[in-house]
Formats: sequence, structure tokens, C-alpha cells
Amino acid sequence: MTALPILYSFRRCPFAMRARMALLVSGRSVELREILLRAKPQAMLDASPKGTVPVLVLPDTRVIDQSLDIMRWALARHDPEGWLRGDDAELIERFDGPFKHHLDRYKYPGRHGSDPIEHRTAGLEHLESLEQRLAASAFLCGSTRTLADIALFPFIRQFAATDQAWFDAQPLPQMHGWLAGLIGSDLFASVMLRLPPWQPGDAPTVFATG
Ligand SMILES: N[C@@H](CCC(=O)N[C@@H](CS)C(=O)NCC(=O)O)C(=O)O
Repeated sequence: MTALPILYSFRRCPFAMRARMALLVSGRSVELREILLRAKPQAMLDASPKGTVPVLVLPDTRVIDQSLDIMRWALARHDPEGWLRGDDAELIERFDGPFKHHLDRYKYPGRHGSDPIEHRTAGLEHLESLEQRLAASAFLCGSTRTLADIALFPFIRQFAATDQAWFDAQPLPQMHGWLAGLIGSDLFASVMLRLPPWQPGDAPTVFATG
């Protein structure tokens, strides 16, 4: 059997979610190793000492340890839905940077000593800019889902779930429909499977389409 790339992943991490979705849609099989953030496997730290998931270790020992790089690597090989058409780097950077900053301080005010409402308001401004885009097209970069949608929505899902009743009451009709569609998609369900944490010596868990 040809060796598969190994993906170190954590089910609830939004960065890992988007990497898993791109790998799956590109038809790339990987060996999936679920980890616990509080007990990272030594094999993962040896491959990528910075200690964040996702980490993809290729059979030739190359390591890709940024979620967007994993997405682009997978899609560069096979992109059946044309996701790279929607590789809007400026938009993605805005959500990985400023929006994520506000999300963390809204969701975990105790950890950051922050005023959650101030950061919720700042986060909402970013969502309002997306609302305008979604009024023009069903997805962020056109009529079908692309890289931009998949890169952003796991974080917006977290923002929404922090106070779902408040989020649902905001006048963001396009955003509500867009988010519900992506969260309810077969693709998302397929990457949210529950696995016990990997241990050295375990039989490989192959993560693949179909
Ligand atoms: N820039 C990285 C960020 C990844 C990241 O921060 N992942 C979090 C989990 S969501 C992590 O592994 N944090 C390390 C820890 O909590 O120990 C990427 O895009 O892959």
C-alpha cells in the first residue's frame, strides 16, 4: 500500500476543519490522527515544533503546518468544485486576523480580560461587510462554495454559537442562510466525525471520500 499523508487534527479546531474539508473535496485520502491539544503527540511536535493543528506530514517527509497551505496544496492537485477560483487572500487575511482577534475576545473574555460586547460589536462589523457580498451572490465569490466560504465559515459558526439567540436576531438574512447551508452540508458533517485520540501503534484511520 502507498503511504498516505498524515493529518494531525483536532475535531473542534476551525483551522483543522477547513483543512479537512479541502482534503476531502479534493479527493485526497489521508491518515487522520485526532489529537488532544493538552497532550500533543511527540510525533506531531517532531514534525512541527510550533504545536498547532492542523499539521500534514507528506510521505516524502515534507511538512505543511498552516491550514491555508494545506487547503491550497490539496486543491492544487485536484479541485473538482473550482474552490481556488475563490482564493480571496485579502478577505481570508481579514478574517484570520482582525475578525479572529475579536472572536477570541468575545468568546473568551475571561482568558483575555476583554469586554465581550465591545468585541462582539467589532466582529459584527466584519459580518455586515459579508452580508453585502452575499446579497449579490449566494456564496462569497460567486454562485457556488469556494475556498473563501470554507476558510471563513468555521470561525463565523463559533461567533454565532457564542450567543445564538443574539446572532439570530441580527438583521443579517443572507448570512444566516449562508451559514446554515454550510453547517448543514454533507461536507461539513463528513469532517466532524468523532474519533478517539490517536496513540502510537494504533491502526491507521483513513479519511477519504466515499
Ligand atoms: N495559523 C494556524 C493556526 C492553527 C491554530 O491556532 N490551531 C489551534 C487550535 S484551533 C492550536 O493548535 N492551538 C494550539 C494549542 O491550543 O495548544 C493555521 O492556520 O493552521
